[in-house]
Amino acid sequence: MSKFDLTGKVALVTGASYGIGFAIAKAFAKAGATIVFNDIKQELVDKGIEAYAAKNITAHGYVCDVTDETAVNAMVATIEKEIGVIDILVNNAGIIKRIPMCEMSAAEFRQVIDVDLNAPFIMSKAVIPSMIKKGHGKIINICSMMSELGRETVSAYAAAKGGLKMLTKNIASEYGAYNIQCNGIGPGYIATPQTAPLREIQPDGERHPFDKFIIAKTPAERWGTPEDLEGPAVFLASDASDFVNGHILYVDGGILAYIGKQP
Ligand code: NAP
Ligand code: GCO
Repeated sequence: MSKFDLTGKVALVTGASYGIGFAIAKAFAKAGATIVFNDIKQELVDKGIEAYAAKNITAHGYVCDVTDETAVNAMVATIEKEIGVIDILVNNAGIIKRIPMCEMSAAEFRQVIDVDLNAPFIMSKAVIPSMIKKGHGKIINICSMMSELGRETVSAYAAAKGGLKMLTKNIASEYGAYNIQCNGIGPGYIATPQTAPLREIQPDGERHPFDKFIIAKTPAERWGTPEDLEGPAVFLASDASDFVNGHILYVDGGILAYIGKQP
């Protein structure tokens, strides 16, 4: 069997009704995995199940707020009973608030940290014990360019994604001996609902200034698509990456390597 084959594996991708999570789950299904996902609202879970079905994927959806530890533990126990032990966890669910730091309330800062950093901790803590019993596991944390770089208005998000990079390295360190590999994927700028405000066409018909900025900062001279993340995700979820641990795989079209095109 190919080292990239996920047949027989149960994969839980959080926040995967659409966007990056949906693309990653789709790729896992194509590689043979059983797909499980969650979202906060039943209507989104239902929409997600329909979207997977449209791709001929039978996905199992659960309503769960990943910041709620009691709900997460109950969801994982239900999944283990109804579907099986989770072999692959992708901590994908995330939010961003673009507010200048001195205008951001502590509550808003905490909300971003709660979803983008505390939730991956809660989710990972919930699945690791059964991974240990099973003798293997894969945890993939969806990091960001902001795991390495800052920019105006995203202080909470950068703090969370920077912390998520170090949580990834710590899970790798603490559980590598149990044949659990924990790695990150650091997407560049990807065209999803989360970045739609940064790509809005301006009233004068011009592209958004940030859109033009990202094109100038990306050697590939384009925004990424969720599909650009499929191969890296299957690699990190598969036996092919069994000796890769604590690594953040940046899928950014070269942004982190590039000073940017001269204006
Ligand atoms: P998105 O389009 O905003 O989707 C985020 C998903 O997470 C949605 O399904 C959302 O569900 C879910 N979610 C949010 N809070 C949740 C919670 N408390 N519990 C359960 N689910 C929750 O985002 P995306 O662009 O696909 O990004 C996915 C991940 O990639 C995020 O971690 C993001 O930070 C990261 N990322 C994105 C980019 C990019 O350029 N797009 C680049 C680097 C990293 P609802 O619709 O119900 O809120
Ligand atoms: C932003 C964007 C970025 C992307 C992504 C980049 O406002 O700068 O939302 O943060 O979401 O994280 O890797």
